Amino acid sequence: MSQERLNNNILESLPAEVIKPAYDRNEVTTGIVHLGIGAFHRAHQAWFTENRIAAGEKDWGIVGASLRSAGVRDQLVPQNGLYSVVEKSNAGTKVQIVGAVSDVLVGPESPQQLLELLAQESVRIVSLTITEKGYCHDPASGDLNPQHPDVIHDLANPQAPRSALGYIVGALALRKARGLPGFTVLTCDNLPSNGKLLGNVLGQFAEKVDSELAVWIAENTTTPSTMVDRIVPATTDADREELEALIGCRDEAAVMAEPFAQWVVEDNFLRGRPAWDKAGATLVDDVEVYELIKLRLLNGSHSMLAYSGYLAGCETVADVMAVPAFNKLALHFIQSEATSSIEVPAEFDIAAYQAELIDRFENRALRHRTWQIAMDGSQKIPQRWLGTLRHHLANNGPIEVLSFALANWIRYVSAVDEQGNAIEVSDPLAVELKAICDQYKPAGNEALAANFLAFTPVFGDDLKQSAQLQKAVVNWLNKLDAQGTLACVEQAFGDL
Ligand code: CS2
Repeated sequence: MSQERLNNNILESLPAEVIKPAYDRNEVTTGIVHLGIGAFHRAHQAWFTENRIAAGEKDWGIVGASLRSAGVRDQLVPQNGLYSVVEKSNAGTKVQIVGAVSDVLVGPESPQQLLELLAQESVRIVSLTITEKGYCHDPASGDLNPQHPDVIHDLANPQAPRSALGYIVGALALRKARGLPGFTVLTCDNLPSNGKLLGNVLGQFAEKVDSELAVWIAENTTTPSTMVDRIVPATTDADREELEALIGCRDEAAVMAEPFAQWVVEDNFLRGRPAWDKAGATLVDDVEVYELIKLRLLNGSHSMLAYSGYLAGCETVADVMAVPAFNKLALHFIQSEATSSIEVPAEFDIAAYQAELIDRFENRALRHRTWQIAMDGSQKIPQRWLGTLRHHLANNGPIEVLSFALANWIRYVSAVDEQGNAIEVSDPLAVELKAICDQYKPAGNEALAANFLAFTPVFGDDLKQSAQLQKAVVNWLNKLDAQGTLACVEQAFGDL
C-alpha cells in the first residue's frame, strides 16, 4: 500500500536528512513560465532557481507547462508542485525537495489560460526544454520548417497553438496589443548556438504571422544561449519505490540525477534574472565554446555509445562502460576525435573534463537507458557528430569512431537488432530512415551508405560528396554484418 503523497503539509515530518524548502511558498510570485516541464527541467533549471528563491529572490517562482500530455501536471499538482531531486552516485544518495514550481498547466487542455499566463506582466523569463524536435526546424540548416505539421496548425489556429513557437508568438502578440513589455526566451535544449537558433525560428515564425509583430518581437525579446548539463534518466517505478522507503511518502514526480550539474548562460536578459551565478551557474558573454565542448564530447559520445551499446545488448550507459573495449572506445573518442575538432580555450581544463565525463558515464547508481539516448537521432546527430566530422574531413583528421557511430545508427534505424528482434525506434523521421534501409540494404552496404548520407534533412548536401566518409561507413557496416557490434568493438578498440 502506498503511503501519503508528498505535499506542503507533510514537509515538516520528512526525515531530517532530506533538504526541503525553508521559505514560505505562499510569498513566492511567478517570474518564470517554463514550457516542457519534464524531468530535466526539474533537476536542472528549477533546482538552480530553488536555491535563489530560498535566498530571498521570491519573485522568480516558476509555473510549468506541458505542451503535450497531462502526466507531469497529474504528478505535481496533487503534491502542491513539490518534488524530490534524488542525487545518486557511487558515493550514496541525497534527497532534496524542490518548491520552486507552484503550478503546471497543460497546453492542449487550456491553451487560452496558458497564453494569458505567458502574457502576465510579472513573467519576465519564458524558459524552454522542448527537446530538439520542439523547435520545428530543419536540423541540417537551422531554419524553420514551414511544412512542419505544428507550424501549419499554429498559423491556422493562433488561439490554440501546439508548438512552443505558437505559444510564445501568440503571447507576445497579446503583450504588444496591451502595451506590455516583452520577455526573455531562454532555451535550455542541447542545440548548437541554441539562443541564435531559437531567435531565428521565432523570427521566421512571427514573420509568417505578421511582419510588424516580427519587428516588435525582435526589439522586445532576447534569446540568450545556454549550455545545460546534468544526466537525468527517466524515472522508473523502481526509483519511486526506493525513494518512498527513504522518505516515507510517495512522490510521483521525483527525478533521479547525478550529483554533477553545470549551467553556462549568456548574460543577456531583458528584464532581469535570478542570481543563478550565486547558485553555481556561470554567466558569460559567449556560451559557444562551452556548448561545442559539451555537445561534441558528452552528447557526441553518449549517442555513439547509445547506438552501439544498444546493438551490443547493453541496457544502460553504465552497462556499456563496464565492457572494457567500450570503455576504451569512449575515452579514445573523447580524447581524440571529439576534442581535436574544437579550439579549446587555454584556461579550460580539458583533461579534467574528459576524465570526469568517463566517471559520470560509469555511474552505476543511475540507470540511463541506451534506448532513451538513442531517441530522436535525426534531431541530435547533426550537432553531436556532424560538425566534428566536417571539421576532420576538411582537415584530414580522424573519422574512425564517428564513421563507426554512423554505421551503428544506420543499423539501429533499420529497426531490427542483431538477433532479428524489432527495435522500437522513436524518431520523428523514423519512417523515412527505415525506408532508406529497406530500399537499399538488399543492394549492399555501398548503396545503403550512399543513400543514407544523401538524406539531406540530417546530412545536408555536402557529406554525400565525401568518398572518404562513405568508404569508412561501408567498411564498418561490413564488419558489423560479419561480426556483430560487440565483437567488432572488441576487435577494433579492445587493444587501444
Ligand atoms: C543525452 C542527454 O538523452 C540524451 O540524448 O545525451 O540528455 C544528456 O544526458 C544530457 O545532455 C546531459 O546533460
